[in-house]
Amino acid sequence: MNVKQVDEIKITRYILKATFEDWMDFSVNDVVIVGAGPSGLAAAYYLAKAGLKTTVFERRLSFGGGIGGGAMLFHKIVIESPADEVLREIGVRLQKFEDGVYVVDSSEFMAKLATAAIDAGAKIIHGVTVDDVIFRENPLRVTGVAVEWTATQMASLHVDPLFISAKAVVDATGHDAEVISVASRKIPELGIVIPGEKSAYSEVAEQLTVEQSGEVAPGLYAAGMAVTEVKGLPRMGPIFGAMLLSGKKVAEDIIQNLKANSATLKSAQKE
Ligand code: 48H
Repeated sequence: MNVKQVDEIKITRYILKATFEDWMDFSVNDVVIVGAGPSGLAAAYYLAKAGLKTTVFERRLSFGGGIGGGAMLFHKIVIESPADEVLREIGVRLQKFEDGVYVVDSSEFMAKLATAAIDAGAKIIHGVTVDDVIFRENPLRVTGVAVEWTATQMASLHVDPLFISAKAVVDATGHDAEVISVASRKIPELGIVIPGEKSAYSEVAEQLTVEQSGEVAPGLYAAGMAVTEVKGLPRMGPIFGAMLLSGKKVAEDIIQNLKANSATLKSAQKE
């Protein structure tokens, strides 16, 4: 076998060219999702599948957020109906326990969910932290995010961020709801008050989290555990159905809202 010979400078140039083409392209998006955990990846899958230009920024160099840690590092996670339908759709094998309750392998769950989102057309960028939002007044709206290398942040270097625009921004950062938290602090006009997550009450937490997933301020959406933080809901422990259904619900809300906005824009342009 003859391995193709590529010189070092060509390697560098191929990487730089392809990277900068991508960054130019995803500086403007339909949707930016912050966090590649279960809710962010599920939202990315359904948004990209619907044809929306979707970019996910993930702080770490891996996918899956809390999926990989399972429960106390055990490699199994509980999923309940109807979230099993999402897993069947993306080919994750389920071990059936009782009616409507299943257990899955965490590694298979995170790999296949990320693959589904990427295959549907979502772009996932690792090693990038979102540390702020962009907004506009009249009408007041979140219109994008500020991004910084995670490594820069870890080194506590004073470096200004780059800005990325989006018609919708999804906070899927988990328990800390980092994006909504910064928006509530820096843009008080948005009127976001964060009561904080409550202790565990699994039976009710899942339903409430899914129901209350969605837009928290114009252009800014909450998915997954960010919803429990922002809406003051109880946590549910290592059961992940609500994370998938929350991501799906946010995707459906965004698809509907963006359609309604573009219809309003078209009729305003006609007048
Ligand atoms: C870029 C960021 C930033 C940032 C964070 O924690 P996650 O898995 O979040 P969810 O909500 O999709 O899933 C929650 C689930 O894992 C969980 O913790 C459950 C169900 N707990 C129940 C309980 O009772 O405890 O993923 C969030 C992702 C992570 O990968 C972070 O690295 C990433 O977001 N992230 N990425 N910029 N500012 N903040």
